[in-house]
Amino acid sequence: MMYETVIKGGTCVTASETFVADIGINKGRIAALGADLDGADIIDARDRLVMPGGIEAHAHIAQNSATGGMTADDYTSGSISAAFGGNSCIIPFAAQHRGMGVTETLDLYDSRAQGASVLDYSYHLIVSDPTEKVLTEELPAAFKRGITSFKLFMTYDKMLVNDEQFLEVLTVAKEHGALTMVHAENAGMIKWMTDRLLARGLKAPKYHALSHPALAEEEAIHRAICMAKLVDAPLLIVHVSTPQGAALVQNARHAGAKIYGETCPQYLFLTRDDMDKPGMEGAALMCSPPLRDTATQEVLWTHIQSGTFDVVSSDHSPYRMDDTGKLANGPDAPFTVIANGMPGIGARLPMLFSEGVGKGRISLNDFVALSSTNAARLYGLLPQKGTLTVGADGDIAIWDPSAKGVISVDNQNDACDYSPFEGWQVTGLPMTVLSRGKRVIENGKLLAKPDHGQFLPRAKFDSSGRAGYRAPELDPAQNFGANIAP
Ligand code: DUC
Ligand code: ZN
Ligand code: ZN
Repeated sequence: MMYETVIKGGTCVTASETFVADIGINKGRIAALGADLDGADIIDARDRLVMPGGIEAHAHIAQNSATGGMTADDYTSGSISAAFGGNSCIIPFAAQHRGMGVTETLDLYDSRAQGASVLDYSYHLIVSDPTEKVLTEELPAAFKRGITSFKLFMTYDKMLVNDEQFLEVLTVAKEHGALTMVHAENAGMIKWMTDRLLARGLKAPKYHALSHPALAEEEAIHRAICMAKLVDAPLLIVHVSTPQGAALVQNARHAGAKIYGETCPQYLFLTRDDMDKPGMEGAALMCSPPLRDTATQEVLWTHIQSGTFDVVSSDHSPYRMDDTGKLANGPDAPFTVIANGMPGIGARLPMLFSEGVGKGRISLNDFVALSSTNAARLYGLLPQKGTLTVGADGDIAIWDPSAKGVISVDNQNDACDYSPFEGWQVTGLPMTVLSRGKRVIENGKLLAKPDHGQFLPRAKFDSSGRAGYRAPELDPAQNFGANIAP
């Protein structure tokens, strides 16, 4: 049998196993794993690691912020940077702003992504205006379209939902089999801290980090988890940045609740001290939740090791350090009007590999789980994406584990004008990335066109394996027969 493409002699790594095999690919899919496979096109992978391509499941691309700014990356530059960073699939956000319908929002993002991405893509829907029509008509229509995850905000005046709205969205999500994601920070605490800082003239970018105290995350994560438990709905806490927040996720998980967790490289590798720079320089590292401290980094690593976090995502939110991005409100703007977020879609996997696998903090299999397989499972893409199995898409990243590099804005291939990880030395780099069997990048060259990427309708969320939580008040047997469970 002659396969169209064969990846030969590599060390294949999945979330559970490491083994030497050839991989045969036909018609964009893995057709065989075996020995001595023949192919029309042979990729020599001896001394290489052959892994499922990364799935970047938290990125802001071609997205308008609530304050009107636009991310620096569109689907072309964002997906290219992702591919050079070892990813074969991206799931950015489609943001509903107040007054917009959900269908209108998804149509808008389709128009931005179609024909523009070198990688397959889907979106998580950000819901900021859960009207009756959205809850009863538009969210069900979104599920039919294959959008099976969405994000709620507990902060930002123009985006946040209140607790009742949160519960309504969780209920609809549960009914349709969707996963809700949440940005959990207490809005009131942030406003109170901000007022006190500004009243004292403390408006430089570094003070943004103080305006978002760790307690604001702790309180909101606790509240979000309680709401998810009341509805017994699955909930993913995104970009967890504090030990207290991680402990809440861990405890809920241990208790069987359908709670999942994500953290990001910036919370593992940077601290708020890195923002202590002259002028507006610190704005480059302004993000929400903010950077914390070195003690936090160590605790977050232990949570990665013990399974609190299902995914490590970049939270790529690229704004240039010019008047199109961070400096849109002038060179002296207070931190309250500077766009939040930093780029990182291309650096996520080299950083996680080098600092995680290379420094013995996680295994190769953990790396695959955290970077690809778990995202595929959470977001309804497994086994099409996220693993190496017969029938899966030929979405494969071939890494040289001993290649050395230095992270720099010059090699991120995105549209931003800085990298938060500038100068980090990494060992282990992706050399070739295949998407549905086609080379997207190889040895530093881009080989795919922006019309290669396709929209991926996603399956329902599967929360099997978690017992869930039954609020006593929702058990008719304990409550005079009243049945109000969602
Ligand atoms: N939340 C994100 O997920 N990304 C950027 C900023 C934010 O608030
Ligand atoms: Zn967020
Ligand atoms: Zn984000």
